[in-house]
Amino acid sequence: MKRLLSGIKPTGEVTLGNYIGALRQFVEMQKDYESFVFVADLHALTVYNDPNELRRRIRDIVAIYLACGLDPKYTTLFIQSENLYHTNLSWVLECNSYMGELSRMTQFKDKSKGKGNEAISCGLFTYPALMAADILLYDADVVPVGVDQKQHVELARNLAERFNNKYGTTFKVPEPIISKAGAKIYDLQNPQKKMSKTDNSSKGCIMLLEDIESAKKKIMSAVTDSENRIYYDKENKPGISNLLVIYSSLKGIALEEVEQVFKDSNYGEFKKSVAEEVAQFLSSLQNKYKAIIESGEADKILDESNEKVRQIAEAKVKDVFSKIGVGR
Ligand code: ATP
Ligand code: LTN
Repeated sequence: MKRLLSGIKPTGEVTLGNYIGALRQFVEMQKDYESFVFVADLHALTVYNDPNELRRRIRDIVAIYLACGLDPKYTTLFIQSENLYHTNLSWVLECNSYMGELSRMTQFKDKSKGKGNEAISCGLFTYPALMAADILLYDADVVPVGVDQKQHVELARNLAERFNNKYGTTFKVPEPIISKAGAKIYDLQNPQKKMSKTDNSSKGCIMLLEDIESAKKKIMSAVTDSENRIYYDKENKPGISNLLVIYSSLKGIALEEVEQVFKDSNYGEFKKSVAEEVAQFLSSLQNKYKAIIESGEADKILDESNEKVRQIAEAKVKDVFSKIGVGR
């Protein structure tokens, strides 16, 4: 069986964009792959986090994974920092990546824009090497991600091929999987911009654990256009197109079908239906989340996974260390 691997980092609260762009795919694909899904907590360190907040968010993501339908029968769930081999391999990959290629990462350019060199952490720069380590440690065949992460998975492919050429076949070369619909959910107030965890406080971002009424209000006040006709046109109608994608993803029906359903509706009616759909989705998810937190089941699941992921990663790092010639 082929392997799937992906993760979410615990910076900010998990958003509807994370669900539609990434998490939903993990759940849909888990039965067809041997799945590994983790909390990328070391990735959160590229920016400062309050330690207690960070700890809470890590637990929240595990509970959200389970509430969204990741099933330990199919998916090995773990926390990145609990498997120390990630950082071992990351160092080796850093030493095999170039300043040039890391400087070309769009996310690095975006997140460092306007900041002086003394304000950008080196981790923000080298983080794609850690992400490559996450993927290559487990010989992942596929990596489902939102479109903003495609470039990082491509870097992981390049690093795997470079290493294999230098030292002999060691790593599987992974494929990014980008869902066709919903690869990028946009900010409700600024539909040119990605809905981002980093702007959690904004009216443009819906969080999975947010108050239902507040989420509905955000949909109702989403920025649209003045045409008052509902159809998908990403260039000229980014706001309406974004709402169409959200509705179609949550409802599990094709965009064309959604266009048909709302062809005679006005924006007010359409937004109300989207708000209802989002509310239903959030309330069912939040009920499951609460039950999971109360049951304490997450710790047991994580403890059970840890031995498995450690063994896989240890074998890979030992192979790498032996090939590059470190140790005895
Ligand atoms: P930030 O917004 O701070 O950059 P992030 O949410 O992109 O963080 P992660 O938590 O690591 O960072 O993302 C987890 C997954 O969710 C990734 O695969 C990412 O591509 C996807 N994702 C994040 N935001 C969106 C979005 N608005 N639309 C679609 N997919 C998204
Ligand atoms: N870098 C990703 C999160 C992430 C990831 C990974 C995704 C860390 N390691 C490995 C897929 C595979 C992000 O910021 N969205």
